[in-house]
Amino acid sequence: MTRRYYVTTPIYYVNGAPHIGHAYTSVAADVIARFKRLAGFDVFFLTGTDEHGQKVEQAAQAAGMTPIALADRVAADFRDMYDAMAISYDDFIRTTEPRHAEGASALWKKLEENGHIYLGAYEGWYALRDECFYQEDELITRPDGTRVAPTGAPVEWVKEPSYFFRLSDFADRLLELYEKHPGFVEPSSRRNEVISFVRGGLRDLSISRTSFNWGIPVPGDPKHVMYVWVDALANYLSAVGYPDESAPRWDFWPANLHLVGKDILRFHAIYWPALLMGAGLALPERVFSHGWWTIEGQKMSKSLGNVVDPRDLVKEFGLDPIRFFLMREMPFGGDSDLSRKAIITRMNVELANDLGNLAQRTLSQIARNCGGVLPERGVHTAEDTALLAQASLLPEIMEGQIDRQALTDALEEVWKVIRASNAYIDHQAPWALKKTDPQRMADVLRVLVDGLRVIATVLQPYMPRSMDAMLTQLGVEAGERSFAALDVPLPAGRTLPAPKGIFPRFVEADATP
Ligand code: ME8
Repeated sequence: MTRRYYVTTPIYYVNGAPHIGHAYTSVAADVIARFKRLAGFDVFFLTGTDEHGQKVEQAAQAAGMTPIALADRVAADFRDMYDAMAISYDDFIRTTEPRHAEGASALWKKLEENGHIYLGAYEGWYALRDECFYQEDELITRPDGTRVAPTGAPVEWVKEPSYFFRLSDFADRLLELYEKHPGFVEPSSRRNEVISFVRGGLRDLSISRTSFNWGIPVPGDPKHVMYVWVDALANYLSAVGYPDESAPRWDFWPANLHLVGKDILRFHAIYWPALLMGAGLALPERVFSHGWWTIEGQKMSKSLGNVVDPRDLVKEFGLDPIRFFLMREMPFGGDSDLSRKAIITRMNVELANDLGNLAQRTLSQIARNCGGVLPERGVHTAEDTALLAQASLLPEIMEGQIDRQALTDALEEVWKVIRASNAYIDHQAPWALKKTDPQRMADVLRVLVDGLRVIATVLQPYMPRSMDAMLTQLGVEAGERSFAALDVPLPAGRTLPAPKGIFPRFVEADATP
């Protein structure tokens, strides 16, 4: 039986252009999706755009466009950014698609049928920027006396008729879920925040609005539109065919992983499982929330004018160095800062020096001293065996890490092998063996190629284009690049293409030598 893996990113609002924060979550999900594919899983990687709600409606008004015209433009821009970042998504869902309206409406009807929805009136605080209701005691008072949401977003007092979801009925079941399945919310520090929020008491959730109409109409009462978060969360179901449980993709439900930023954990770790419980549907296996990027030490914001378009970084530094930087610099789950200096250091130290040089030294010696042909596997010394054993463990060790979203640790694991290979090449000094023991020289170079093959194979999810180039240079054919293929040694005698540096050093244009 094929093993399935369903991973999602948040669906992003279309009120603004894609930026590095969106690219970050999507690259992380892409690394996971690519890794699981190489490990033999049938993967469904979902992303998309969140196109309804008052925030999008207002952004469209400000731009002098209809909401759907704005959504069309921004959704296309997200796809363009995804192409630039090599995001290998399987589906891109837009909440304005009919298939989504059908799924979201079916979820609503199911909740209603099961007695979890009632009509009332909402009176309380709402933060448009977060599209989130806040309780009085969550607000923060600024020095000037104004009150804002805990995220800093302005709040307004809203009073209107509204449907409610009986969220308060689910507190005990949610607490039991976090206790019995601690892996449901990670990292654990965030789980503790979720638990204390639920313990603090859950109020029923207002799930419809009447003061604007850019949304999915409430089934049976079209004066109301669905609260944008109920609409948005339902995307994870509608994309796999809900409510048609015979749809081919329905087998992917429940999702294995919802990857989200810490800003939207409450919606995914509290509201979402409660809605699913209410509808009698299976719960996702895991919600992982990652940390936050600042830019050169500052919060990224339109008003500061420091919003980073990932496409600009790719143009300047190249695709894979940026993907690598994003996954390497921020310990996955923590927060980090994006700066030019940090990008250049990672490129020059880890990519150009550590990995690029290792490949270049190995391949150029094969070109020069072995006629450009892959040598036979020789008799292994203890050092050869130690290095190859360390490399061969990578797929398995990393799979455990990837399953825990320890994406940075998994890279560190590869770098241990890269550093060990560099120590090995220095110690074996194959260039010096050319005259004294050409057989051993060839054996050493072959050990290095075998080690590099594993390194390049497991790094494909992080740096698909450059590892594609590296595997080609190592003589690894297209059908030999999965983890399972590593069990079959490369046949000796293959002619290798002329080696070309894969990770050039980055030198600032104005840098003095
Ligand atoms: O919240 N650092 O959409 P959104 C890291 N539509 N990640 C960042 C980031 C930063 N500085 N800025 C943004 C929404 N992100 C809803 C989601 S899901 C059913 C609906 C990433 O466009 C991070 O993943 O505001 C965050 O959770 C997401 O963008 C918010 O995107």
